[in-house]
Amino acid sequence: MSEVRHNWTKEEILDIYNKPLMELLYEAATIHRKHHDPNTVQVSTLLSIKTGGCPEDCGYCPQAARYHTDIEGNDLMSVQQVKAQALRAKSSGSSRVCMGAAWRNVKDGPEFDQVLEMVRTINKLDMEVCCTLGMVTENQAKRLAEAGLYAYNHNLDSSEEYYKEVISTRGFEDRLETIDNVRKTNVTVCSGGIIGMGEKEEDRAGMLVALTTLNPQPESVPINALVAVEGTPLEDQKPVSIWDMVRMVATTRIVLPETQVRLSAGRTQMTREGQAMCFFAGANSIFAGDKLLTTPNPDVNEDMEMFKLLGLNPQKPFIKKMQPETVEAEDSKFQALGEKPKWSRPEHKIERNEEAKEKAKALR
Ligand code: SAM
Ligand code: DTB
Ligand code: SF4
Repeated sequence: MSEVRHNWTKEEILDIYNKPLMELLYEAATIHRKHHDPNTVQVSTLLSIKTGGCPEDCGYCPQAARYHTDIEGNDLMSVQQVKAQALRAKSSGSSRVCMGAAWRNVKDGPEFDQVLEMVRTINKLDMEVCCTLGMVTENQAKRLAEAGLYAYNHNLDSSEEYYKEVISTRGFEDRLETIDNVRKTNVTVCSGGIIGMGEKEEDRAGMLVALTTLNPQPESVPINALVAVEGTPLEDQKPVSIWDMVRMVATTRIVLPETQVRLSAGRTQMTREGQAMCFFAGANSIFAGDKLLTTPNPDVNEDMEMFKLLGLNPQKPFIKKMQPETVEAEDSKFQALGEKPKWSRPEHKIERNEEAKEKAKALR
């Protein structure tokens, strides 16, 4: 059983990233199988509940007010609109709705109360709810948790060094502080980043070092390929090559063995073969829906066809399908500490993969 480590160095991670591809894929796929069911992929639907007009200057983002992009801005959606979209997402196989707002940070008041009501409403539909609303205080994180929030997305986006090159209106430390505030609740953490912003491989490794240092490590890590949007400072960046994407996914899988690695923005540029390679390398979650927040994403039906072709099954809500060895190792580790496993929310069932258990027994 590969152990979770919090002391990876940048050099070690770069060595993994630059391994001969066949070795990298084999190692990543082996670790993936030890911790996860390789045929299950978690599907989240993104919903931009408040679009555009953001005061921040994130160089990649079409929603920053200061850049002249072609997006249509919108005020906060109503709870009824959100409910209707969540029902649509559920019927197309999504187990999670991720609501994004173009805010620098959450402000207490009627708009936050409305978001809390959205969280309660989606929860009642028996779907996992995720929010990405910018910075939150400990108290706001607690209120989101009480409303039944399942996950909070707050990306580190790059290495601490490269972060400054892309964003000046807030710092890397601010990102860590929000993640810390979320960690004081039972809400799970979703935090990853973007490749293709002009960063070096060292920065990709640096971001992974920062993510592995978090304790506990994020339950979910999105790997986005930059969507270069006209009007943003990063509009002329070259598209990310599939080989970089596969290497990044595989490396993430190796250094964050228990985490759900999310193949995020940039899938419209990828072939099915490319995406299949990413799933083999350890990606086990996607954003579905014809739109990400403001930019296109593959059609839901095409994604479901791809799942059928590859024999992949969408993960059910509130069920983490893990290989039996992981469940057993985690059980004993946490029993010894007298604590509950970190992924154990009251409603969170662990589905043991009986078929894999038999296979593992036969191999022993
Ligand atoms: N405003 C909140 C924040 O910044 O945390 C939440 C929404 S923000 C759009 C969420 C994430 O989307 C960013 O952290 C970034 O990783 C990703 N993102 C934004 N624009 C992107 C782009 N053009 N390409 C890839 N990822 C992007
Ligand atoms: C994440 O890491 N990627 C998603 C989600 N978290 C919020 C957002 C991608 C946005 C891509 C650009 C857009 O559509 O505006
Ligand atoms: Fe605003 Fe988030 Fe976009 Fe940055 S990434 S400009 S904070 S919406």
